[in-house]
Amino acid sequence: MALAWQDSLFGEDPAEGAGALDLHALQRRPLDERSWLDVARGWVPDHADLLDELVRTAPWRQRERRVWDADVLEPRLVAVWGADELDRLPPILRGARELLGERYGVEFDSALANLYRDGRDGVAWHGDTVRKRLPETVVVTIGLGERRRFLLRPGAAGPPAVRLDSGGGDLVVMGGRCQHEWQHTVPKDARAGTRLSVTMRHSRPLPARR
Ligand SMILES: O=C(O)CCC(=O)C(=O)O
Repeated sequence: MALAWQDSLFGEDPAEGAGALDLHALQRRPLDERSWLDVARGWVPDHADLLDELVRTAPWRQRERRVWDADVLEPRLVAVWGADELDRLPPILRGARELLGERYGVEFDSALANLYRDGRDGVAWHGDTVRKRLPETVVVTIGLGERRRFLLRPGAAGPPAVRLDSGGGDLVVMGGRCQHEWQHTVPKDARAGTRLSVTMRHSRPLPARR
């Protein structure tokens, strides 16, 4: 797979285990009275190594989308780990899943990785489908590699109201009614290099307090 990816651009941090992760730097950013983001920049210290490992080992698939009456290739590759496959994740992601599960009081029972090979890859405005089953959700995103714009808007139309970057080991957690009442996107960007995101979701309801 040819990628616009230069490991050396992203620092020399040695590979570290899940013990390197903690949640002290996590900062809450309310979006409105029902939705919020928790953000920790540079949360995974060895993100370049993790990106390389996932590029080599994740079960990548090219999905198609129906657009009007044509099947078109989704502009990114995806890899999915179901509930009985999560022990195949790299150790640092298994540790992240456990730590974040404790933090939010929920079992993250699936993981999805997205590989944006270059700036021609992206994902359009959407809310995650988990919203159809649960009244409130917590969706974890760990961004690896090059930082790309990660935009949010209230509702299903209009300009972005929140602009983040995501990559470089950043952790972004979308919570509350964010998947129902907000949308997010990683827009195409001609200048961008390779970015990979790992998202984790839960299928059971959240506890009343977290
Ligand atoms: O790559 C990202 O940060 C976002 C991915 C996403 O929104 C999705 O897969 O539903």
